[in-house]
Amino acid sequence: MGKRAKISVIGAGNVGASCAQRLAEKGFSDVIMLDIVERLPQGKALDIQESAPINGFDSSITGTNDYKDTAGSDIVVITSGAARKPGMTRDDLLKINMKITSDVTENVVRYSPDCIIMIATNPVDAMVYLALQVNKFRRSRVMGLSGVLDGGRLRTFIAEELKVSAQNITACVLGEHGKSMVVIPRLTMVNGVPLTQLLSKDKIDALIARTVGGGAEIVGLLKTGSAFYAPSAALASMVEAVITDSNRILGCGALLDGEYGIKDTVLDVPVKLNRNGIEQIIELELNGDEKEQLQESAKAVQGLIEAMKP
Ligand code: 2OP
Repeated sequence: MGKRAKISVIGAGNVGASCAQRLAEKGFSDVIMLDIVERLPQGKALDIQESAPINGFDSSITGTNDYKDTAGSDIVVITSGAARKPGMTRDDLLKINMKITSDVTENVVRYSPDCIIMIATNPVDAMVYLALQVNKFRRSRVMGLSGVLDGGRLRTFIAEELKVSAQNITACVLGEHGKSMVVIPRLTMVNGVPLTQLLSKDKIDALIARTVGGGAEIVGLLKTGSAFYAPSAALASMVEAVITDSNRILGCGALLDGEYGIKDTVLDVPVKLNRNGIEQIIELELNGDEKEQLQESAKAVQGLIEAMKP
């Protein structure tokens, strides 16, 4: 009998704990949830574990404060760090979260040198870049949460507008997980029909604006933190795509090395995911205006990467 995959989730805050819960419920892995706060991950893990007989899953979930317990993880999901408060941009978190991300990455790699890392900590594109610098992993093994989440938001808004199931919608969102995010309406499809044939330009622009501000909209409502149900769902689907060796194509933050004419920058692009992590970066054919928008987005992320230099 094979054994279940081992997934570690670093951070037992809202994103981490929801992600751990979703992963445990999916049933294909055992889950370790680590936090520096004592007793918090143990308490949340025990609570989730006690839902197993009720919800019918066999995964074990363990809370810990010790990185030793994460040893030999197949995937490590990093959610640690400060979240936005109302009025803050993701970029305001750069200085606080870069130290946390680099410390966490070092600890993770010490115990799981062969893992695949998925990062949710913001500003996420810069944090993926930083983690790659710290761990010297191949770029296929470190990715950021972005396209699945932003695409999920856009799909929700389109579904509401057109009164169709969101499941019939595929969204094309590229670039930074931030203000310079690039939505491509002509490659966003409702059952194979481009969005541009279904809605006016004004309507589409309004849906794009809401998507770009989607994270801030939730921060504004919650007041005390940022989104976590949709972010954790996106992370869990990325984990599932890798662990099940699915070859699913999902939008993730990836280090580009010439794709889309961009180098040495992390941006959200469609990637093929399997047990190797990012098996392939999918290069879409963009028109001149779209390419220009993506270049602008690359510049925004490069600005953050510059700002991290000592
Ligand atoms: C979001 O977009 C937290 O960046 C995350 O909600």
